[in-house]
Amino acid sequence: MMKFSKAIVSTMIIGTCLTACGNQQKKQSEMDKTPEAYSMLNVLEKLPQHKMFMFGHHDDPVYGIGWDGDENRSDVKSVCGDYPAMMSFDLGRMEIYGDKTLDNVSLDRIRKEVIAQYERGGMSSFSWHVDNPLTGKDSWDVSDSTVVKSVLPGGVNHDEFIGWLDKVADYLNSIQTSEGVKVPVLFRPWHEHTGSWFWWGKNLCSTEDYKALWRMTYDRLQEKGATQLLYAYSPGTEPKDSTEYLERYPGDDIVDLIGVDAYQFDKDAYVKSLDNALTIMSQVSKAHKKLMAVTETGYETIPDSLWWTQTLMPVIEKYPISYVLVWRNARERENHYYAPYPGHPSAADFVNFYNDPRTLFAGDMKTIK
Ligand code: BMA
Repeated sequence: MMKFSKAIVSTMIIGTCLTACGNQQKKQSEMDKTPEAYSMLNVLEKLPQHKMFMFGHHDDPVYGIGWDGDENRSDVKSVCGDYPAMMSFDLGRMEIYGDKTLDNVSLDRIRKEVIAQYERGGMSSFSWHVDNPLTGKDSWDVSDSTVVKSVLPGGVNHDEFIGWLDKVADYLNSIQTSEGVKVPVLFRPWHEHTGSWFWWGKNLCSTEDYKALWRMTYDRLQEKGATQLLYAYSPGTEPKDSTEYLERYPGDDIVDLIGVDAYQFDKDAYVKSLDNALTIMSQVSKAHKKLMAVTETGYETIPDSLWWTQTLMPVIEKYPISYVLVWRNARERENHYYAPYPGHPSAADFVNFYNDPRTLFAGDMKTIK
């Protein structure tokens, strides 16, 4: 019954895609994105029009609770029978190690999973917890407030940083299907910048420098031919209104999707802040014609057996989001997980969330593409 109604809407989406193909042709001639990136944008745009959104999970198919590196495995799939429709991965420290990320996941494996996800009709996104190029420490090293300046043109770390951007571009460009099509993905750099816990955060750089960092990132990746990318802007829940939300917004021409990263610690505070962020984003989304999503969320260890249908759903169902994504199920850190696994107290409620016709998992996407 649930799946049946999802299939009907999928057909409607295919119908509307046909109209949008004309626009794709026009934009394609401007060469700012590949046709595959436009198709991805198109699907992301249609989902909320049909009151549907994708469920997403970070590092979903590469490790989980009690396992690491197994093939064809996912805690989400083990619980509900399907992979998330959106998977996210992180590029952090690939610029240093070259072959793996800060969470010790092989880049070859991620490439394989992103291709598999694309082929099964799903989507992938990338964040980048990039090391601090001035101090050599991690993203969370906020001991110096000249780091952003140092990577901009004229800065002491500019050349080295351009090299890092090139590594990101080369890697993303290497994610191709067997026919040589670059897999379109959503890139979400410089996230949670309205807080001050990353070296690119609010108190660590000026508005002008933050925007310049975005522009330089976009321009370099475009120059390197990474035109298969869509871009997401994702502040935290700090902005109180749309003016604050847009304070460091880098520009309509380089952003495709606006998001929010919001985590639960206290239920009332979470519901209030997520609701508030989504209200602001709905206004911004309309005014700037941008897609919107809950780019990161979750309740660590999910100590509430009805969290999916009684806390998360009642907030997000009110807004036209394209996806909601929960953070990773760490295998190397105790009690750092955000999706259920078999036997978890919220697993039954997650299955109800999965069965809701509005939530999309990978299997629901095949008919949409
Ligand atoms: C954070 C935590 C860290 C992790 C980082 C990048 O929120 O999960 O353990 O290294 O994200 O994935």
